[in-house]
Amino acid sequence: MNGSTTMPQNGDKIDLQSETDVLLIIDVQNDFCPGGALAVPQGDEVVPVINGLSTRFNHVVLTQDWHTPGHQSFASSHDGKDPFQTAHLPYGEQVLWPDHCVQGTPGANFHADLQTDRAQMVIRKGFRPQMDSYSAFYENDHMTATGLTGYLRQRGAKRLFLVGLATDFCVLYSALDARHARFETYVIDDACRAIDLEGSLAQAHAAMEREGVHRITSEALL
Ligand code: VGL
Ligand code: ZN
Repeated sequence: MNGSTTMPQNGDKIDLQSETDVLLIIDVQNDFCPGGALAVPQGDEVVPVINGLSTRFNHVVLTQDWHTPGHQSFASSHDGKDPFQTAHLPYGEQVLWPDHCVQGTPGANFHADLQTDRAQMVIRKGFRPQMDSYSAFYENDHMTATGLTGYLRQRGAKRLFLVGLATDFCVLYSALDARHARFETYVIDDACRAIDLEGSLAQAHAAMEREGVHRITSEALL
């Protein structure tokens, strides 16, 4: 982020509003942490930061990547394809991943040190065998809703603070959809880590800036 005067600057403190602010914790699961099937570099480092933040929020929502065995987003489901190549699926271009976050497996569990007791809602996503879901709000066809928008509206949410894994995929698409649903949207940089495939982190930051997603650090809330 650089230059935009509408963005909160590092160092600015944000007063949390206990009834209308929501912490949205994206995919802090074993398979996205070191040793996992789709490990995000330093993915586990977000855990203590998120635990420190979550006690400050009255409303906490988690997402959990939750794939069927043989999911279409897995390279292993496509003959001759390797992980991190792409395929054309009916809803568009899809990056193919190593098998990860298969329903009911240890890799799909939340990181053991993540504090989840105060979470009021867990959104599972990516459970349709034919379609991936990066965003907490919509599957990758950008049409099939998870129901999170309605939940947050009915609960009176106004500002969403996003943390978790991975910055350039599930956090990014969740943040963009949050903006499209007209929530004021903050990504807490030091509580996220990226996969960074061929410049995807820089592209993610550019897209966030374009769509008016605020980027802050946890300091602003502590
Ligand atoms: C994710 C790739 C595949 C994520 C999930 O949580 O960012 N990335 N499935
Ligand atoms: Zn996935």
